[in-house]
Amino acid sequence: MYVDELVKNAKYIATPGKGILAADESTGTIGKRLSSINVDNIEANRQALRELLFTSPNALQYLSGVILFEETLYQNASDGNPFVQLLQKNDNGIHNILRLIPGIKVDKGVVELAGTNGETTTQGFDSLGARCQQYYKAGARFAKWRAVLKIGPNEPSELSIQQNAQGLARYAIICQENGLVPIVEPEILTDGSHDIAKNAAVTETVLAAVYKALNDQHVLLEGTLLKPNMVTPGSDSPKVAAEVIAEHTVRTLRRTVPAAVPGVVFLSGGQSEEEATLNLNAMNKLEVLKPWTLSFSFGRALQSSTLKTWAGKKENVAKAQEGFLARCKANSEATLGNYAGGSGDELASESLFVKSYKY
Ligand code: 5MM
Repeated sequence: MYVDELVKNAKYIATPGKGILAADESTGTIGKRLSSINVDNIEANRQALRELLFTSPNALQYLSGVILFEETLYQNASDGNPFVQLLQKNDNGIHNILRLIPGIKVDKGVVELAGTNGETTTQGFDSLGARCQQYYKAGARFAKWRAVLKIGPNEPSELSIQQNAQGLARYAIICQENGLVPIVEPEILTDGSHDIAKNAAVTETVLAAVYKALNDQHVLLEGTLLKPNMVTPGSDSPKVAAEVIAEHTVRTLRRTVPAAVPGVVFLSGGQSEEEATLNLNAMNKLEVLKPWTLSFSFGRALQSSTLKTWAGKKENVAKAQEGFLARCKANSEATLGNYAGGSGDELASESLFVKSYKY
């Protein structure tokens, strides 16, 4: 019943030159972000941060979607108008050209899989269909569900791969039944001393399992998006050039992601803002067949320096928004392989990786 709409919205979100702002930090995660700038985790401060982002002059033209946490989906901006309307009306007078689609995080975080070495599965199936219906009514047209896997001597285990693939597929079909484009996010954490070849092999196995599960559960691939990790060496291994990351990542995707999927929107996973942009740019410069748009759905790599510049102070809002604009523009260029590098100050090059980070 929603087929045409799902396909249209997924395709729009994957428009080359545009990407997604992941601003769906749950109350706990946003609390960690706010405490890093000594700001209290109260609703007024969460609203102020989201308002800074969503009203950032000229930045939203580089975005096709914003992922929200439930609180933000139903929250008003300080002028009393709902954030959702503010995002949907981002037409700068050219209606539908600069359209921005609100999305919603629908998972409820992860729990440990018994008998494993700290591996997890994602929760959130209770009333998922009913919640999707409500979110659709509130204006959301896509959703996100994050599965988390890790690389270790015996990880990811077969149990973790299968549980997370099945979970993502079940979530995806429930979203589609209720009109939301599912973003399928199997994040393989960067923690570890493995090399890039190991990450490529694990990512290939995980993505192959995910697409088998999506097929088994009759998910319409044209109405989905994939949000994977980039293929990099582990955080305790020496870094490699963006071109090497690009080759490994694109090769892995070419082996596993069907051409019916309109877009791959990467997570940044603790990379610095500049690293994430340069890696995305290098992928889009590769001269091999890439049947999907390669874009971004960054959380930390779009917000981190903006957050630090803002520091919770009204007088810093304009400067923080300038930084946000610079990151959005740089990533937009990277989706086209046109990013020359060097956008932003030293904050943009700071690593955002936190070892064994718990969301
Ligand atoms: C923005 O953070 C998202 C929500 O986190 P929690 O569920 O833990 O509150 C997170 O899912 C995010 O969308 C992805 O991890 C990608 O973010 P990064 O920072 O890796 O680009």
